[in-house]
Amino acid sequence: MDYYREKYVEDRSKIMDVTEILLEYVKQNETNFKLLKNISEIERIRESFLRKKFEIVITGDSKVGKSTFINKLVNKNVLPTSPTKVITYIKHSDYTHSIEGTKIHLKNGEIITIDNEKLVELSESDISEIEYLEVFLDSNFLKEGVAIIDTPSITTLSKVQEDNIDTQIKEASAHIFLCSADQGGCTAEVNFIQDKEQYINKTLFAVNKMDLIHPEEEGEIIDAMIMNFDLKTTEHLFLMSIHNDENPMIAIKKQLEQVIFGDDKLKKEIAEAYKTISRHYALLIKENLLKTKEELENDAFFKKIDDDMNALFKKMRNNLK
Ligand SMILES: Nc1nc2c(ncn2[C@@H]2O[C@H](COP(=O)(O)OP(=O)(O)OP(=O)(O)O)[C@@H](O)[C@H]2O)c(=O)[nH]1
Ligand SMILES: [Mg+2]
Repeated sequence: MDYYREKYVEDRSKIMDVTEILLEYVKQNETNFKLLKNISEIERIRESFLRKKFEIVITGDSKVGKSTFINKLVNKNVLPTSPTKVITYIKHSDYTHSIEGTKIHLKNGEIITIDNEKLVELSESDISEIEYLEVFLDSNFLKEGVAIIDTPSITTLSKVQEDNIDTQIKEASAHIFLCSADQGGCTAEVNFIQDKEQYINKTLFAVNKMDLIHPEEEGEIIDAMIMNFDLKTTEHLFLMSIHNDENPMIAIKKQLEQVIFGDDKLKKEIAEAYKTISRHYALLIKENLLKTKEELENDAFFKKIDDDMNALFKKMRNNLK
């Protein structure tokens, strides 16, 4: 099921390995190199893959189940199901040295840290002073820089929040729009999605609370979704019930991984990284061919570069196919 993510992890780890070896080799032989002045290009590739983030924004009307859905994605009942008032980022606890907890970012710039369990205890007056929340969790779903953004109902957004969410969706890898089977397709929802038309390729539509309607009404729901949101395909449309059925959740996760990790832009970035690293390796080889055998003191190290680079060339060829 995790094929796209696995492939990305494999590629990234390969890129990390070979950049590390290249950089180490250049460092050890610093005084001898002229050709590899541009090694900062390799450092940039390394940094960019180390810090890569994949954000998923969840939007929808009041009480459609956005926070409950996120709890399902991360496999933990971390978000309260009282109305979400501030934008909440859910990230891996790798960012906080494996310590789970919530950072409360106050409007006055202060940051307070609390246990995730205390999230339910935040009062209305506490919340009025909060700019945004960051929840750090140890969850497999959040690995590799995946972050989820929970948002207040589209009908309660302030202008600032609305602009902020627009930017988030623009920059995100994926956007999930949730509606409820018993009341989907209201004007606010239709307007909201019309406004997000340019992000349609990264938007998934999830109709939640299917347990509240008769199974025979399923067809009508699908037709209404297609019509209301002007969907060209049902590939990104999911009917689900968070309470009753695990299967749609599995299908959504699978589609999400494809949208995020099977993205053409990401694939191109990986292919480019392989190409640049290989070019630098070729320069390294060229430089070293000019040396005498005696000058190559660390043969074993050079052999390791060779083996890794051969594997890299193979990968590059596969990627360009
Ligand atoms: N029957 C039913 N209830 C659900 C389902 N999913 C969520 N709920 C309930 O719907 C209510 C609202 O869920 P939330 O997750 O808080 O909804 P939300 O979209 O985050 O709401 P806001 O933050 O207020 O916009 C809760 O009582 C959930 O238990 C579902 O599939 N079926
Ligand atoms: Mg909520």
